[in-house]
Amino acid sequence: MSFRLYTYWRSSAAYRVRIALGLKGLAYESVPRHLLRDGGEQRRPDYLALNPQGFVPALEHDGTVITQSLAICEYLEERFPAPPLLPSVATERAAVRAMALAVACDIHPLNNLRVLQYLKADLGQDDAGVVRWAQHWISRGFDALEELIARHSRDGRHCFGDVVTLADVFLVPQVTNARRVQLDLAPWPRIVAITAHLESLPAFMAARPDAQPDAE
Ligand SMILES: N[C@@H](CCC(=O)N[C@@H](CS)C(=O)NCC(=O)O)C(=O)O
Repeated sequence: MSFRLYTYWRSSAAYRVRIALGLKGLAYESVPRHLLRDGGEQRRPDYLALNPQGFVPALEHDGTVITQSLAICEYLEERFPAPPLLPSVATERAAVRAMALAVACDIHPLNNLRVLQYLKADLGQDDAGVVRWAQHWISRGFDALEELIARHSRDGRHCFGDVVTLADVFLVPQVTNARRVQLDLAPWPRIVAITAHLESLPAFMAARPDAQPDAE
């Protein structure tokens, strides 16, 4: 059994998959794709053959390529169910997915590299305008997540209940992105407390951007 992860150290979507692989105890080979060098290695034909969307991550498992971080995490969950990253009750699974999707569908896409590049290069925004955009959309998403956590966290250390779920796997990389745009996290104390706990866990530590082989 072999896993190859097409990744970039600063990619928060790849960070999610690195965390999930670590939590499942699955070893993998990192295959970095530099998102900025030479116009972006994710846009080269050899990579587009793997992922026509031109995004990292992509996970190759025994010759099969899977794209989209949530699809990859759900695949890992189905194939390697222990330890579970989704609850056993359907309504609870839906709540965890809703939190993961709040990050994956509603926060992160607005702050993706190609969106920020378009704001700057095509719409004429300066660096300050681009940062304001990113901070704004992360803030609106964190407002909602903070409330969802208030409803679903049992111990103040996890987004849902009292064990690590996909909601946690998706939260931490988004917080890293928030720090990159110097967003003050004080308005979201639950998110801050949960992130502090999760970042102390080995699988989260090993997946950190600065722990990656391609980190600059
Ligand atoms: N929905 C995708 C998003 C993937 C994504 O946005 N990846 C970013 C890095 S975090 C990327 O490859 N960006 C390259 C680009 O914008 O050209 C997923 O969850 O896998």
